[in-house]
Amino acid sequence: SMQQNRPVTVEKTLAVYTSRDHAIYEPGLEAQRRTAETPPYPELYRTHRLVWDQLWRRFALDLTHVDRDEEHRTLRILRLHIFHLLQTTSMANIDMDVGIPARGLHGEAYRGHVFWDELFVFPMFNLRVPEITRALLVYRYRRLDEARRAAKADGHLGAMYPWQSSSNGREESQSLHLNPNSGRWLQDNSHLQRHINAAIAYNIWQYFQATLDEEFMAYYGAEMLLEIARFWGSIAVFEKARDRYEIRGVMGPDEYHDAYPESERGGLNNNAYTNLMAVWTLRCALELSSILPLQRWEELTTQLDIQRSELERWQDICRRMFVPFHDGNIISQFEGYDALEEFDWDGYRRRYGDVRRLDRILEAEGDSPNRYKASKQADVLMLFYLFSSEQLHALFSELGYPFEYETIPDNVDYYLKRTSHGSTLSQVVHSWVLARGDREQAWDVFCEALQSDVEDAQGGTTEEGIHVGAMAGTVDLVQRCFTGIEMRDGVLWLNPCLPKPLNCLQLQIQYRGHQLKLEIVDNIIQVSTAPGDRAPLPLGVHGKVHLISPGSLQDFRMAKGADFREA
Ligand code: IFM
Repeated sequence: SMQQNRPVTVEKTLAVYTSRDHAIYEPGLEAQRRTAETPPYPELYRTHRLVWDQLWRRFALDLTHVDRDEEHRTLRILRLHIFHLLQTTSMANIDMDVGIPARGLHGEAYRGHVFWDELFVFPMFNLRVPEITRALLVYRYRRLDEARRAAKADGHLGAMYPWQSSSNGREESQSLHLNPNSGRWLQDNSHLQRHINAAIAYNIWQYFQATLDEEFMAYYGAEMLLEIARFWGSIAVFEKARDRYEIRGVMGPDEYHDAYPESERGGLNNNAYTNLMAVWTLRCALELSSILPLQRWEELTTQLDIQRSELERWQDICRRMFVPFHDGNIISQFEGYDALEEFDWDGYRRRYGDVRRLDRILEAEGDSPNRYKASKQADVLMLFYLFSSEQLHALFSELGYPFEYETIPDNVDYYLKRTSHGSTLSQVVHSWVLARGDREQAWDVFCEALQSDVEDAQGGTTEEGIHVGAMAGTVDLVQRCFTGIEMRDGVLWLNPCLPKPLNCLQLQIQYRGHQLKLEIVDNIIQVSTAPGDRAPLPLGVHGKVHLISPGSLQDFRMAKGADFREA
């Protein structure tokens, strides 16, 4: 009983059920039953802590920085990012048919819509808890029919996923947006970012590389991949005069360029990133014939009515897609980019300070970024973020285009100078592509990417929700970029390249059922694997493949200097 001046503790326990939950009779009844059987708070707290302890173990990551304060700050932010990502998606919602919204579950921005930002998020989960990626890919699979409808309505074959997706997977992108600087409502062409389809295909492929989950591929992944490939095969048009295929009227990831200057129509022709991603998707779809069990391949191609002639067209596109270049080996962001004017970066920085939202600044002046060689975010450079130079070499060779050693640094240098980082995704990509060529700048850009939400770097956007792509992207920079992890031809390759101020990096990953702990100190990589009776893991270091048995501990000494530091 209560007594005057004596504190009283009240415990209130809630159970939330909805009619969408599985294995329930009626939500109210289930909630009543659950609250009746719920243990007192100390026990609830104990199990809550247990689950978080287990999650932290799965996402373990540590580093040593030459400066202890910097080390503390960096780790704190990285762990904050992991925490927020696990608040947005974790084992708890695997069974719930929920996607991963670009701004988490933290705010109103983009109204919870799902974009291509998954591309930056899934790699972190693939190597930690791939079950989460699988659930998020199945979320896309459930919306495949809607994507088929969208392709058909646009006059294409296959599946055309929307740029912004939500409940039933229809296109949710706005058709008008407001420029707060000018107060004007403007036509919005962002739904033309068809590269979202390649991002979904890439995510399926990466998940499969990390897990070798053949059941997923056979029953969900392959169907999506084939339908996306079919869409690329149908949107690509053969241009006789050029003897090459083209993709017209789309937008690349850079949202400053949504149309040709003075054009009423939205979209650009031959966005290099989109064209190459389309080719890459087609190559993967063709490879499915040797990955899937023959019976499943036959079932799927029959169900989808994929004829030999269609596969031959895909092969032809892989050899003859057009990619624009200018100034020698500079991959043009899109056809006609070369004719745009150079932008006066210094002048605008002097006048406006922060030029991240150059689109708004220029529109308010009655101008448009469409006229300039100025990008909001990485576009061409996305290619170097997603693929190794070996992979790009193969892609370009088959197309009959040169891809030389200088292509990567020359393009990085060219576009870096012409990008405002108006999206938080941009710094993640730039830090990545600089990591092997300019370790100091890479670290600085990485630190800027870390500030995206803790400092609300864009001035007012964090209160509308976290930026999941930047959060996961920074963790993934540590996880895959600094370690040089690459999943290629069934081998897990390691090629560490620590940023200048880091002395040591430790993390734990999962790869095709193996649990590995990695420690990189100076020029030594220590790999330890959890015991078990799996077949040895093919691990590639320095051009050589080693078979690592479960329960072993092995050191690899890398050659100091150039070999260790360079790709
Ligand atoms: O998907 C991104 C896009 O690349 C840049 N604008 C914001 C979107 C949602 O995060």
